[in-house]
Amino acid sequence: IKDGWFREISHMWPGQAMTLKVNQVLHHEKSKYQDVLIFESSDYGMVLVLDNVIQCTERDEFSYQEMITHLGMFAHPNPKKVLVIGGGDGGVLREVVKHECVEEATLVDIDEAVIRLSKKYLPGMSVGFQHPKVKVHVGDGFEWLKDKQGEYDVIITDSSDPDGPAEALFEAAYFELLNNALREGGVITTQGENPWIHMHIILELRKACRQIFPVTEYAWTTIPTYPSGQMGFAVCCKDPDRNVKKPLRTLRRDEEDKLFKYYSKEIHEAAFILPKFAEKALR
Ligand code: AAT
Repeated sequence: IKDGWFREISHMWPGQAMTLKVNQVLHHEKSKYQDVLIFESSDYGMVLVLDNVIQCTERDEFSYQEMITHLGMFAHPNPKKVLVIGGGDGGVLREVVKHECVEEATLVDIDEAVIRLSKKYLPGMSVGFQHPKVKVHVGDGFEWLKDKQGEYDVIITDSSDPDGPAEALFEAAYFELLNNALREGGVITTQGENPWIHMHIILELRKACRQIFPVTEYAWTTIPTYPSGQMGFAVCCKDPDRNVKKPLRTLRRDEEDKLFKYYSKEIHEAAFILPKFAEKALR
């Protein structure tokens, strides 16, 4: 923070940086794993920053949290047991429990500080922790999955960028673990970076997914406060005949209106359509 502005400077997006005006810093600490900063911004509400990278703002988090959750959840006919890796702010849990078919949603985040501070400063997201179907574990997602066999219908990896504690969550070995932890017909979604600035990461991710899953697709959403205003997702399925690009369950328009601010059946399908440069690179 300099002269009242937070600047998201990182080697992961050279030569550019999102800048947000700071009203006040509410909390700053070094946790066991990362530097954790919470500030109130002038126009984007509360902001959670880990190792100088914006994780979410109150104003636009719904785009990312709804899409990473519902692209996977609606690509499954009847998800009962759901796992969230990362997602310590609670926003993805908030979305998962909107599906009445869910019986149990487990969250595994490596950093208790993120969970603790989100409960204090990000009530609109951490409301997800209050649901009776939710279980929370503090620990490494990679380690958690090691002994899980055929347990989950959907696994959502809401992780930070592959520079820090989330590095292993982008590697082939992790997708092997995800595959083993899924029940038959299971679906995964993962944070999939941005084609404008991270094509090398996306290609590696895609290679890893393709080695393991018979269905691997890539989707994206708009989100002003992530680098270049866009974020992608890998969506994979164990069932070779599943078309994850179309929702398997659809809601009435009035139900959609009540539940979502970004997701709709139309945007589910549209999210998999890539601009030419990205489509060619990923083909
Ligand atoms: N919904 C907020 C968006 C995030 S949060 C990423 C979370 O992943 C953090 O809470 C962090 O503590 C957790 N995390 C990191 N590594 C691991 C791990 N190995 N196991 C479990 N949880 C982990 C993502 C924002 C993306 C930013 C894009 N530039």
